[in-house]
Amino acid sequence: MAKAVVSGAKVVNYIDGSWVSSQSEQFTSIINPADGTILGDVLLSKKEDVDLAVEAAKRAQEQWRLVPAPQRAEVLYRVGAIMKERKEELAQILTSEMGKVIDEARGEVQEGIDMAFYMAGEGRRLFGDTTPSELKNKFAMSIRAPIGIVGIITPWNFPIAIATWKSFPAIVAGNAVIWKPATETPLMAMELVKIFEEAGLPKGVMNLVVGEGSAVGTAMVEHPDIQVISFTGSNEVGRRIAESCGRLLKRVSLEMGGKNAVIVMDDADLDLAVEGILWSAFGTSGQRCTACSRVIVHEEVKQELEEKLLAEMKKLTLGNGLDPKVKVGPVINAASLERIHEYVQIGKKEGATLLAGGMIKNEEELASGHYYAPTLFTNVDPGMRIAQEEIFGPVTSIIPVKSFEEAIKVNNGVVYGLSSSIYTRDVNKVFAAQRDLDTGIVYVNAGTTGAEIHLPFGGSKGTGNGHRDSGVAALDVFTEWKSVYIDFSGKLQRAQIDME
Ligand code: UN1
Repeated sequence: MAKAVVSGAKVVNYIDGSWVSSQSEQFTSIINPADGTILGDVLLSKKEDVDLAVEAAKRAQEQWRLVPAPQRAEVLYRVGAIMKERKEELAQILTSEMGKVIDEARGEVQEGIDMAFYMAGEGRRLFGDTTPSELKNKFAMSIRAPIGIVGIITPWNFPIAIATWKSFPAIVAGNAVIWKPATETPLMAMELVKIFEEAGLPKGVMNLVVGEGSAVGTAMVEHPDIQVISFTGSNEVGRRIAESCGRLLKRVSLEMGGKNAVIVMDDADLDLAVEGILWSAFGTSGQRCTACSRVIVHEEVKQELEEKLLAEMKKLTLGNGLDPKVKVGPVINAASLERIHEYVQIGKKEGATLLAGGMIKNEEELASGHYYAPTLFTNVDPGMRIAQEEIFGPVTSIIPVKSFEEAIKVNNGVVYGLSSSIYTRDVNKVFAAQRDLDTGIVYVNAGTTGAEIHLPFGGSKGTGNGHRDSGVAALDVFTEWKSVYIDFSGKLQRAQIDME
């Protein structure tokens, strides 16, 4: 049986280049969701700790913004190299702390490595525009300027990748960062900060403040000197953050989940669709913003798809993700397990047919962890709560439809707009779908997960507020556009007036 790789860790804050505790001196346990073992403790910081971090960040950013971007990028190249060297070790810690299976943990660390090298490349780009001036002997350009201090608030489901999506562009663009990771996954945060330290990031540019959203997150959102907040998490919390940031005229970038669907048309390669559905519905135990929690299927192939899905679901072994045979790990904690189980009861009451799963798994070695059986509902009506609300667990629902048009309508009929997918061999449907699906990410003949870091990540409607993580688009969150006009005519030239 696989064993946890960490014990007795103590995660404190990292402020101004030092690991420091807080006056609060309060800690909470870091628990391995696979078997309930305590991996260590994490500090619960207070508002005062955020204030200290902001003071350090202010001093550091004054210097950091003047370091040429290609030199700032050198730090990210080193971060990427260290992550690459420590990939296996980081993946093992990730699995122990968060629960996802080891293959996926390796993939997540790789996502961070990719982001490091990609954003390091931006150090030699950070492109603005030059453009002719309307006046003689006048030069015009727009450049990206750093904003100052950015606050990043990250979730437990991708404890390292999402942190890299946000912190790397912020840092290469010349900002300083205050980072609050999820209380469930502070070990990965500590490891990433140690890597920044080893890579030679000047003190104060990255500051880690660990603790709860109600204390640390709120203090960050309310702090007048943190000019940007980038948040990934629930819709409910994101909405509150946006309200506060709106009041304070603060820039805020939100990524708040999804109710993603795979559409299976009657001409689809069903075996391929089954693989894509299983991977995106039950990978990470369904705890991805991009997870497939609806399968919209043409009625002609519904029964065949159900049979194939059920046959393959039997092969999904549950257990500790460090064991390479395990395909589905635990969910993050007991509260999450309860919530998932409650949704299954709601589905049954609403009249959906439960085809597989629908239960907490606690026999033998699963007893001390938080496991939920991969669950499949069918005959689900698009309006049911299980077809509308984000469950964030290994539960997916089959919704039968009669046509392509109906499939698109059902896909778009939810409050979220993160990811969608269609399986079809018809090129006309492919192009119509990529136009009409209203999500920020669209896949054709692949499941709803698997975003790559050099493309924008985020979504429409209740998923976000118009910003994107990763890709060049992330730079728009962490930079201010500055338009610069240089008049070398030696005389007053009035724009829009002295045009001759
Ligand atoms: C998330 O669930 O918030 O596309 C991020 C994917 C991953 C990222 C998911 N690359 O599923």
